[in-house]
This record gives sequence, structure tokens and C-alpha cells, in this order.
Amino acid sequence: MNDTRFRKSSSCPDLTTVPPLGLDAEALESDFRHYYTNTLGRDRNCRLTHYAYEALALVIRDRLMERWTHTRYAYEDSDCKRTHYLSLEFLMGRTLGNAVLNLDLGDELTKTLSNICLEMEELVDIEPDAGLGNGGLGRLAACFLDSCATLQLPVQGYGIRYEYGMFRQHIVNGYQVEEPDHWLETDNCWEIKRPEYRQRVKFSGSSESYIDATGKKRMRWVNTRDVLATPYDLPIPGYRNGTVNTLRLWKATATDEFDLEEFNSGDYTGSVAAKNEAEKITMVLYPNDSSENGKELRLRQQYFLASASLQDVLDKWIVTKGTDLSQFAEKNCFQLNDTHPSCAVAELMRLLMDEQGLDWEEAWEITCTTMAYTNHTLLPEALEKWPVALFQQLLPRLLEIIYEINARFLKQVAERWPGDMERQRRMSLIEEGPEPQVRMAYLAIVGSFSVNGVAELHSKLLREGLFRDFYEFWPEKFNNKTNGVTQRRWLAYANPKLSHLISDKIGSAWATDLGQLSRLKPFSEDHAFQQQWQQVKHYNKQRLAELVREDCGVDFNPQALFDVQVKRIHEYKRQLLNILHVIHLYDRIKRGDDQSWTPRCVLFGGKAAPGYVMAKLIIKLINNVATLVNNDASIGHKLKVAFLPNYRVSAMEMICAGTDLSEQISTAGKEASGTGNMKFMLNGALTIGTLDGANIEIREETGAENFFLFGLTAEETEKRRQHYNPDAVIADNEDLTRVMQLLQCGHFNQFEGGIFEPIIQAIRSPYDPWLVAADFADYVVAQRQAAGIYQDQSQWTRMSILNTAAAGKFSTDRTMQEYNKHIWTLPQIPAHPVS
Ligand code: 26Q
Repeated sequence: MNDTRFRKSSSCPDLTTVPPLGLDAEALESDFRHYYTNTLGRDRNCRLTHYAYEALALVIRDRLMERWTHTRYAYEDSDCKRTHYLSLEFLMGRTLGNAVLNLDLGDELTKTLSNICLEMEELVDIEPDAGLGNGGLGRLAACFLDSCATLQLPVQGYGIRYEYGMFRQHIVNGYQVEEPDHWLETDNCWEIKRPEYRQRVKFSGSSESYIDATGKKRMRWVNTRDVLATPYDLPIPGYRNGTVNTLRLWKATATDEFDLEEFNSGDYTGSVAAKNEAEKITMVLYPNDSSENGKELRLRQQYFLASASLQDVLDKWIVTKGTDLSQFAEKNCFQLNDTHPSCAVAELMRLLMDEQGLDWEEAWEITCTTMAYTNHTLLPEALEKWPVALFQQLLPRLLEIIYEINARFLKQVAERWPGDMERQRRMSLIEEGPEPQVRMAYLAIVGSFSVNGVAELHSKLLREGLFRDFYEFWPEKFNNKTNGVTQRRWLAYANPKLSHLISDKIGSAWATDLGQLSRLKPFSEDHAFQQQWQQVKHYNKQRLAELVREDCGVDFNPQALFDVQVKRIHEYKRQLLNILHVIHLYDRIKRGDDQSWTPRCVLFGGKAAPGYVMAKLIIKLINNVATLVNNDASIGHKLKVAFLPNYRVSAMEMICAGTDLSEQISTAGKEASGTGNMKFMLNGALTIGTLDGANIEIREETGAENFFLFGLTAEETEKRRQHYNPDAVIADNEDLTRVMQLLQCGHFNQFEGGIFEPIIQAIRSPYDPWLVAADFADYVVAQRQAAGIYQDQSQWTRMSILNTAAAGKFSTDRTMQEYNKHIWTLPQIPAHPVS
């Protein structure tokens, strides 16, 4: 915004006091008509439901807006401590349905809509998903925001407003094909642009020293190429409590200098190109869910987010309190969602020293008492590193600061372990070698007062493995915060039928106190309740079957066992093990080994990173197996297989409600937590899984007898890799031998010779890190046990009820309370009342 004139007098009236809006059906309808006609300019000839969606969204947005302002005022007036959740990803999904739920407008709105012959389901479906994330880490951030608003915690999300979100996935001839997701094409009424809070972010140039007015030597970053960051705010409503928190997303634009340059130099096309360069930063989400090393644009994104967000927080401080920063650390906390925003450690140092004139010690004290880091991975290859040369070129002043942090840190290490040069080399923020690299996780650990993993096992493995040296140095920094999911979206919204059944039995307090679900336990044996539970599940399976029919052209019979694995496609998640089991079932039916068979529908869904060749080949294998199985008349209803294209938040809302068996089958020690496992459990699915991530805690809560466990433990996998002979494992197991024969003879690729060779090789490799063959036999046993129990519907239903009843721990409300108790220490601040 270029026009920065203020209104005449500071004592002019507050323009934000407006009478509260009605929440009854009548008020909603009259506002709807107003927006439809006067704002959107539609008339009686318009038949597009799209405009009905837009009008309704504006009606709901108004109700959010008044609560939003009142929440901000409450936080400002209380002058409370705040947390800033920095994340490159927020996988929000759709806003409308969730807002209606949290504002408690459902019943009145149903009346309104039936009056004007519209249906909520139809309108809700028009909204595109906000797919600003890859998977677990991004969706976790979204669930955290929901819980913080519900708990009335002053937490603000900071992220990037990607023009293109996660790609749309099509399946063509069994292969994944990616299509750009231009989700902002139709304008997004949920965001409010706030040009008045624009920031300037520096890139390139160089660092120089100078003597300031007081005679002090200081550093400055000069000859930079700046990019503007414009914030767009999204409302985050709490559950029926008047609170609306904020997610602030930054968009990159070129500075005015570009226009000036253009004017002066006459290089019109050149300056437009430079403009593009700036705007490219927020153009597209990187579709990898493990770090992809070295891409300059990705580092630009990371620094852009960190710098704009920190400047935003500092500016707000200075505007309201002046330049005394001595209380800053008491009032602010930055939670780093993985290492992606970890430039923030060095950037805060730079802002405090170069811009605010603090000396190193003061700045460091503030930095390492405000930063906290959450790790989300156990794969050593996924730990982010950036070439020093790239840092030097793009962020020269930051690299200087990182070197200084490292020098001071290694000095401490040397004092603690004198002469242990090997340890200094291991712990250095700089990895030496032909191409030296900055180790971002180590920067995050050194600069933070808290380092947490996302499930008990994960946190333990961080302490003992990946971050062992750092744990020895600073044991007090390390802690666990087991993940969760928000029950508002993942039960109340996604599964209204089950929600009502539960509330009829135990009341509705579970919506904000998920532990209440344990009161369902006594009813697990109640025959009448079991029947009702089954009816709800059956209804949800019918809906899921419809989706599968529409999107895959495959017929799922709701009587069958619905066996589901939806998540990113990754070798460590072992979709391959699942499809090998499917092939085994196919083989059994073909051999006539199908007495007292349990009919089964196996659903897969998930995206592969576009450059991940093996993951894409696994998708192709699943699709080829599906085609053969589904078109074989002799298989019939006994087995169906489908790959659902374009798995996303709104698809999971349907899927989790209609699932019987949840596949959580990662190689033990590789999945940090998993959160899909929690969504399924909450909705009454049973889990078949390894002792990995949060599965362990899920099994603890629900009881071993209500969980289908199989496979090596994390410890056993470590040992097993030392002397692993998959050929012998295969030869030793008739089932696996036959499965491998089917694969190897080209049964699933009749006219596509040899395409699955890399998969066969991977399974047979003694270096297969995922130990697919090693866990096969035990997996088949557990699957057979599940199929057997499914035949006793009363027993299955009892176990299903017990799983939901035990899901209380896995609410992000609990997770956020733990973050707050041990890391953030924020007060709960009720919003000012609207009326
Ligand atoms: C990094 C650098 C460059 C490009 C991409 C990336 C990148 C992007 C996304 C790296 C990782 C991710 C996402 C990771 C993720 O989703 N991890 C999952 O986090 C969940 C929430 O804690 C856990 O439940 C899962 O176990 C974990 O895999």
C-alpha cells in the first residue's frame, strides 16, 4: 500500500464498533440474499451454485470477523505473552463447514438453506481445499491452530501464501500425473489482505562494518535485492467460545525499486523479469515431504517466511512498547515447525544486533530463550542441509552470524570435552567436506531452549541416535510432545452420525474434552449400542463406496471389510508390503484356498513426490494389481482394490469415517508419529500396525487385545539389517515365494515388460532398509486374525467402540496443553464478548 495517510485526529470515533450480527435463521437468510444480490450482483437468471457458496461464505465470514476483532483486542488489552508458530506448511483444507461447526450455526443454517432450496453438503463441496502442505507436518499445524483457538491461547500461525498448493494428482494408465493446483484462481473470501503490515526482506548483497553515531562498531547488510512481504490473514475460530485467532500468510511482491529501475534504465523486459524473480518466492509449495537438498528457491522461501514474521513481531513490539527489548523474551515464543523456518535463529540475531543495536550477548540471550524446535523425522537423510556457498551468495550476513554462533558453541563443547576433536567435528553447525554444508537441525538445537519429538518412541530415538551428542550436552532441552488431531474436524465435522450417537450416550463434552470418550467403554458390550454403532459405520461405508465408485470406477460392497492405507507414498511407509498382501489374497482365492473367506475392499491413496521414481512405481503396481483383481470374475466380491486419486484433507474427512481397518505398517523406527492413525482410531477403525511412532501409544491406550500388532521392533530392525538375506526369507515362506513368482513372471504387467524390476530388486536386496520381506509373514498372520475377527461382527464392533473410547489422549487439545505447560507458558485469554 502506497497511501500511508492517517485519519485526521487520533480521537476520531472507533470505526470498528458495530452492532452484533444475528445468528438466527432469519438473519442468516436476509444477509445471504443481500450478498447474493447486492455484493455478488447475481439475479434470478443465475443458476450456478458457486455464487450461493460465495454468498454463504460471506455471511459466515461476517460472524467470524466481529469475533476476530474482539479476540485481538482481548490479547492487546491483557498485554499477554504470545507464541508465533512458524511453519512452511499449513494444510487447512476447507474453511466453511468447520467455521459453521465452530460458530455453532449448523441448526439455524439448515433452516435457512431449506427455506431457499439449497443443501449444505452441495455448497461445502464447492470450496477448494487450501492444500498448503504436503502431509502430516502441515496438517498437524492446522490441527494445532484449531486447538489453540479452542483453548483461547494467544498463538498466531505464520506461513506462506503459496499461489499453487500441493499438486492435483491424476492417474493415467496407472501412473501418477501431476497438475498444478491454482487454488487462488477463484478469489478466496477467507483471507484479508493487510498491506499496512507489509515487510521488506533482504537477499544477496554483502555485509560490511561501520561505526555508528555512538562510536560503536556495527554490521550492516548492503547492496541487497529486497522483496516485499504482504500479509494475508485467515481467521481461525475456536469451538463455540468467541475466540478467533489468526493465521498470517505472506505473499512476495517486487519493491518499487523495480519500477524505478525500469523507468531509469529503459530495460523494460529485464526489470519485469526481476519482478518475476521476486514474486516467484511464494509461487509454489515444494511437493516433497522429506527435505530436498540444495534448491535455492526453497531456501529463499524459508528465509522469506522467517524474516517477514520476525520483523512483524518486532515491529508490533516497537510500535506498542518502544525500543526497550528487555522484556521481549518474557512475552514471546517462536515454535519452529521442523528445521524449515530455522533461519529464524540467525535472523533474530541479525535484527536484534544490526537493526536494534543490541550486543551479541543480549541478542543471544533473547534468541535462545524465545526459540523452540520441533523435529518430525527420524530419517538421517531427511535432515536439512544447505551448501555454505549458497548461503554465502543468498544470505551473506546470516552466514556470518551462523559462523559466530558455531565458534562460540564449539568453544563450549571443547570446554566440556577437552581434546575431543571428533566430537567437535560431529557437532559443528558446518559439515566439512568438498561442499561444506550448514546443518539446519543443529542450528535449531543450539538456538533453542526446547527440542521436542512428536511421539514417545521418536523422542527417545532422537535422544539416543540422531541428536545423541546434543542430548549429552543439554539433556534439559529435550522433551516429547506426542501429536494429536482435532476432534472437531475429525469427528464432529467428518462423522456427524457417529458424533450424535456418542453424544446421545455420554453427552457432548467430548468436543472439548476428548478424555470423556472413555465413558463409552461400558457400552462396548451393550448389544443395542453395538447395533447402532454398526449402522452408523455401514452408512459411512456406503458414502465412501460412492466416492470410490465415482473416482475409481470400482465397486466396494459395504458389507466387506474396508481396509485402508492413505498417506504420502514412501518406501518407509511400506505401501509395498500392503500390496504384496493383496497379491497373496488374490493368489489364495485363485488357488481355492478361500474357505470361510472374509470379503475385503482395499483402498490406497496418497501422492508421491514428483521426483521420487520408486514411489511412483509403487503407485503403478497398486493400479495394475487393482485392474487385474477387479476384472477377474473368479475373484468377484471377495477382493476389491482401488487407488483413490488426489488424496487430500477433504477426502480424508470421508475416508476416516468409513474405514474398518487402518494400515499403519511403517518399518519400525522410521515413522516419527503418524496422525492418520489417530483419525482412524477416533472414528472406530481398528489398527493393523508395527511398533512405530504413535502406534505404540495407540496400542497402549486401546489395549493389546484391540490392536493387530505385527513385525520387528525398532531395536530388532537395527540388528536385522546387519545380516539380512531376503532371498532366504522368501525361499522359506511359501506364500511370499508365490507372490514373488507372480510379480517376477510379469503377471501384473502383461504388456509392459519388466517395468516392476526395480521393485523386485528392492525387495530382494540385502540392503533393503525397509525390510519388506522380513515382516511379510507376520503381517499375513495379523491380517488373517483381523479377517477372522471381522466375521464376528459383535466382537469387531466391541473392539471398534473400545478404540474410539480410548482415543482421548490423541486430541491436539492435550498436545497444545502440554506445549503450553512446558514450553510456551501462555495464559488463557477469553475473547471480549461481541455483544
Ligand atoms: C524440506 C526441504 C525442502 C523441501 C521439502 C522439505 C520437507 C517438506 C515437508 C520436508 C519434510 C516435510 C514433511 C514432513 C512430515 O510431514 N513429517 C511427518 O510429520 C508428522 C507430524 O509430526 C508425523 O506424524 C509423521 O510421522 C512425519 O513423517
